[in-house]
Amino acid sequence: MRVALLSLAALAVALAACGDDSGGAPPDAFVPSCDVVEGQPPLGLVEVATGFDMPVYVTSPPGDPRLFVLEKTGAVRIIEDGLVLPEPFLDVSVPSITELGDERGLLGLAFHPDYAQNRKLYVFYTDPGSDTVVEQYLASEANPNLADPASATEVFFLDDFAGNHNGGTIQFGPDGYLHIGIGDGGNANDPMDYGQNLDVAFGKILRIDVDELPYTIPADNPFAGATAGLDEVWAYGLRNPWRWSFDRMTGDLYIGDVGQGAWEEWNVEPAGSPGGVNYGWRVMEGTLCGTPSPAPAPACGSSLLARPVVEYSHASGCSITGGTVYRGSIPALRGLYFYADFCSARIWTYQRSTGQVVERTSALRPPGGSTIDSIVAISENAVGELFLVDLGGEIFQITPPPIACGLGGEAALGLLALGALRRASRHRMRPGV
Ligand SMILES: [Ca+2]
Ligand SMILES: [Ca+2]
Repeated sequence: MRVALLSLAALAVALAACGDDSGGAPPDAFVPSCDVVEGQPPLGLVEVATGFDMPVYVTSPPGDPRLFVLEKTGAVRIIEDGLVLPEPFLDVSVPSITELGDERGLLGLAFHPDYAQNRKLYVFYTDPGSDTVVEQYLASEANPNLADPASATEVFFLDDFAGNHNGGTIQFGPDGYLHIGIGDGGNANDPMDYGQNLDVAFGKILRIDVDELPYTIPADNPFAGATAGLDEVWAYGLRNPWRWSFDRMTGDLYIGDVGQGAWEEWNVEPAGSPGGVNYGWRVMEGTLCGTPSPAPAPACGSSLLARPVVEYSHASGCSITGGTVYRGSIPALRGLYFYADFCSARIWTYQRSTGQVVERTSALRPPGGSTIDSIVAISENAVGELFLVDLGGEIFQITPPPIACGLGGEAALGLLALGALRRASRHRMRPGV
């Protein structure tokens, strides 16, 4: 999957805390390692399941112990009690998905906040014409491990012109509205200048009310009603918001936006934002000036363009995979935002309270023969535990460090937490971990 034009130019390292740079090369083969970053909580990784066909995301319905895995090829699979169920929950591959190049295929899944009562779920995929489709399905009343294919109802459709930059994440906000991330349409440098164009859905995060279909517009959307601009728009000036998430505790919105040729960035929109924030693309790529847009779009450097909280250059990767704030059972990890790069498989944490970025790649190598190749999501289950999704087929869970790291001090504390984690998530860990 190619989510950004890869620049081979070695540019200055944006993240002062990253230390030496490996020039975007993937990590070496596994070497047992322990997290020894001073002042940082210890970390480890366990493989939850493997053998998926291009997995791109995991999520769970509210309060539900099962983990749902999206395969780019079109299936949604369930991991229950540590086992992958043989039959997919849902499969939209035929005839809906025929093209898998670029960022095409099944990309997003969101469960309605009242899923336990109304059985409604939503999928985001690209159709054979590379157009964006969001559909609603109902889970089967008789079998909770199956969705009813006959219940498919179109929620949203966007006629697209290129295979790349399709966004792909859908999530319900703490406000109960469905948010849909859409890229600038594609090709390179936003040739249609869609990011700054409020009359198109490209380059946006949309916000809609899906409690009844056809969907309706929340009255407090920033461009709703008589205000110029599409009623659906919540945020704009985005290039390809491939992965983004709401902090389940605070409601803050963390948006990873894939860069063009130089900078990868993520942004935070605090809970309570009135919306309408312009994240800058194509006028700016991170804090770099990009391609000017005709007025009324602000010029590069304008205070009307929101700056990323963190950006990193293509010396550290090529395509950001926006992650999630940890809110699970391990106290030391709570509040850390985890994110990664698709090309370099480097992983970082960010502590909002201190603004500190720390690279955690070595701590998050898998503890056995497998390797992490292409990180496409770091997303959460129903109790806020984080999972790292490798397009190569594996799902890993972020945990305290493995036993091999020793039992002293922080590691022992971590193992205690791991016990709690196992009980909380009901995911069977691999023997020996
Ligand atoms: Ca596209
Ligand atoms: Ca930006």
